[in-house]
Amino acid sequence: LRKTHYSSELSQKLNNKEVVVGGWVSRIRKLGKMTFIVLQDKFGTVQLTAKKGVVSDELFEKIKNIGNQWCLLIKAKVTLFEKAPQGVELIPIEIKILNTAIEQLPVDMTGKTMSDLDTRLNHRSLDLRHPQNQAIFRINSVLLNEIRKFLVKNKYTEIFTPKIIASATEGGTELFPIKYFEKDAYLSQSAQLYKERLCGVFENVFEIGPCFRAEKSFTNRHVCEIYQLDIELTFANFDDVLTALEGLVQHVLKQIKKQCKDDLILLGQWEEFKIPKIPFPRYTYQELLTLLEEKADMKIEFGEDFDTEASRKLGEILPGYYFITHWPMSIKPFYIMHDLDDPTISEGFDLQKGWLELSSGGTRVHDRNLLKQNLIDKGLNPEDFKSHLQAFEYGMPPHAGAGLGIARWLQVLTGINQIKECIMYPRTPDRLDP
Ligand code: ATP
Ligand code: AMO
Repeated sequence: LRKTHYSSELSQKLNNKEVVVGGWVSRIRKLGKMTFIVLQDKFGTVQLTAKKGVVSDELFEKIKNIGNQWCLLIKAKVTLFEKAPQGVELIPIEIKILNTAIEQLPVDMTGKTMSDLDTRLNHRSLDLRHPQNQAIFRINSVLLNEIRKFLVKNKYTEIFTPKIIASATEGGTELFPIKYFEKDAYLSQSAQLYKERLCGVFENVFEIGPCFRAEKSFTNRHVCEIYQLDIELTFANFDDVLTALEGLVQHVLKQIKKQCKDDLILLGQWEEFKIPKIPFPRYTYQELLTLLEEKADMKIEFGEDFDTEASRKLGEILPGYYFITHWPMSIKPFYIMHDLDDPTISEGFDLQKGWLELSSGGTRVHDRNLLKQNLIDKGLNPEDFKSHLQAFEYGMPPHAGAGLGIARWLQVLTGINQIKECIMYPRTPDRLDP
């Protein structure tokens, strides 16, 4: 037997035709003379109905012994069934049992309830088959594909940057040290320094790649291994990167609305799924300090980041997508350019969705001497950045860019509060396996 159709490809047009479907048993109901199997594959489910007398006795006995999550290949006849999503169900002709499953499944797979998260993550390969998780990661797949389509169409070149590196990229977050033969090395925290070097070669570039952050954070938005979308625009300024990001966000949201209706309904996100208008609102950091003080009686000193409480408040006041611009230079990394009129203010920004930071970026320093001075001002040793500084000696163009956390965006799109649920196998300080 060879699989001929996905569940989503079945329709009334195939009435009376023979097909071969493959997947896992997500539900089985045995009622004396009838057995119903709901078979799940990557695009949904289809019901198989075996009625004694209609299917052979031998097949009926075989079906009766099948259990949940068994992997099956089934040759069947398509028949009309108005109640099913595709308007059809299947009458089995031949069943090949490819593999069985243990009887007592460790997580609830009925689709009705969710087991507790730790149990689910301990049995992630099974848990990921849960209908809700299937929906989350189908949306993730469209998200990644549409990001690529948008950027390629806009003439960005996809790059890969090394993930084993010799020195730190981002100040602030900790590095995971590793052994590289006899040398000390680290896992990369972000593509930052390499994407800047490469945009001086290939002009606009992007990467979707892993970043490793040794942060002992136990929040619902921090993990230790993330996939980040990095973009870097050449011959570009601050406004160009904001425009690129909001255009990308709008494109992707439109496509998800178009392609993922059933999944958004399953996740309870369809009703409120809105396409934001562009341009997104832009607020300076200073404006938001004033707003928090006036509307929430919250006093934040210039130079402090918004803590979780302040972010939550901001999200109540500004629930949509918006930019926070002109952060204090003191809390931005060395590669961010300062405002030409006021050196205490940066040309760095964050893209927020309500309370959650999705992306940060800014205009970069492209002058070698200024970059070197910034390193010194941040207490870093220019010697450690020798090869990076070298790239700025051969006509580095002005550039600007951003990094966006894929799982955080998926959280927003799926309405999932916990980032770990938006990563197939999340890495946190207390979870390295599975
Ligand atoms: P975000 O700003 O959303 O955390 P980020 O990882 O890019 O994204 P960080 O510089 O790591 O930014 O952290 C910024 C803020 O995140 C901090 O000001 C702090 O409020 C919050 N934060 C980080 N770790 C924790 C934690 N363990 N518990 C609560 N809040 C945290
Ligand atoms: P930053 O460190 O702000 O910027 O990271 C960019 C985005 O990545 C996501 N992110 C995380 N998501 C989950 N867990 C984490 N521990 C975590 N850390 C970061 C967030 C965040 O907004 N080089 C710059 C980007 C640039 O300037 O181009 C950078 O990495 O969504």
